[in-house]
Amino acid sequence: MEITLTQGDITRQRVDAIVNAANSSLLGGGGVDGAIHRAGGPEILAACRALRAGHYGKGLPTGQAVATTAGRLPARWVIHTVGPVHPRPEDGAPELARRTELLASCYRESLRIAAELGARSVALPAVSTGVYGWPMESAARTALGEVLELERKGSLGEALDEARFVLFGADAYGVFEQVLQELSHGP
Ligand code: AR6
Repeated sequence: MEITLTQGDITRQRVDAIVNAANSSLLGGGGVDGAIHRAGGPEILAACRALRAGHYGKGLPTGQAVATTAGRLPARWVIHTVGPVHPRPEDGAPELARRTELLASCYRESLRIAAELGARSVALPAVSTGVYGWPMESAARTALGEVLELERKGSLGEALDEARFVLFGADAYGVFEQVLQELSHGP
C-alpha cells in the first residue's frame, strides 16, 4: 500500500472510499462533513438516518467508523468516523494520551472497514483538525504514524493499494509532508 498526500477538496477525489470527519450524531455538520453531504446529495443522509434508526441508535462512538453509500460522489462508499475533540491543557497528559489513541483508532477502523468492503483506494481527511481543534502537527504524527504502523504490521492484508491523505490548504499539506518524511526516513 502506498501512502500519498495531496492538497485539495476530498469530495473531488476519484477513489473507492472517502473518509468523513463526522460527529457522533451522523446527521451532518460543517467542515468536511458538510462538504461531503452537499456534494454527495441526500442519499448519504438517508443512509445515516437508517443507521441511527438501527444499530447506532445512540450515535457512533468516538474512534469508530461506519460505511454508507457515497451518493453522487465519485466514490463507492463514504466511511464516517468520529474524531476526538482536542483536550484542554488542564485535562492532563493521560486524557491527551487517551484521546490520541481514539484519533489513531479513527484511521485504524476506517481502513479496516475499507479493506473489508474491498476498496483499493481511500481518501482521508485530517480528522479532528478543524472544529475539534487538534493541532495539525500532532494530528499528522498520529494519523501517519498509525497508517505506517498498520502497513508495517501487514494488518490491512493485500486489500488496499493507496491511502491518500487529502489536506485542505498549503499549510496542512506542508505539515503532513514534513511529518511523513520524518516518520518514513528519519528527520
Ligand atoms: N476536503 C478536505 N479537507 C477539508 C475539507 C474538504 N472539502 N473541508 C475542510 N477540510 P473538520 P473535525 C479540513 O472541522 O475537526 C463537523 O461539523 C479542515 O480544514 O471538518 O474532525 C462535524 O460534523 C480540517 O483540517 O472536522 C463534526 O461536528 C479537517 O478537514 C466536527 O465538524 C477537519 O476539519 C468534526 O470536526
